[in-house]
Amino acid sequence: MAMTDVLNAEDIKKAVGAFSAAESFNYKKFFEMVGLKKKSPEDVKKVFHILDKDRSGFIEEEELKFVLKGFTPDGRDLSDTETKALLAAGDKDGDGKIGADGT
Ligand SMILES: [Ca+2]
Repeated sequence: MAMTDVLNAEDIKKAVGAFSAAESFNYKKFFEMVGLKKKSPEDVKKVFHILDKDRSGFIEEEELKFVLKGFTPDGRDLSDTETKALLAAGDKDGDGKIGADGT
């Protein structure tokens, strides 16, 4: 399964390009731009599993740092600040990682 099987390649390119500057990452805008907001829960889960590189069932901090590369190989790495902000937003139960159900 590739990201482009779920999301539009052109949308991914635009979204990753929009946040290519350092410290510019806005996850809400990004997920909106790649079209994830309009996707079914099944499709969102597919994306989750693509980003869960080690198939642990969770997206950990190390995986979040490279989350843009999961969308497209030329995506930049997130800074530690951006990674932590994204983790805090997605980790609702505070276990330090994001589960498939968004906690
Ligand atoms: Ca993982």
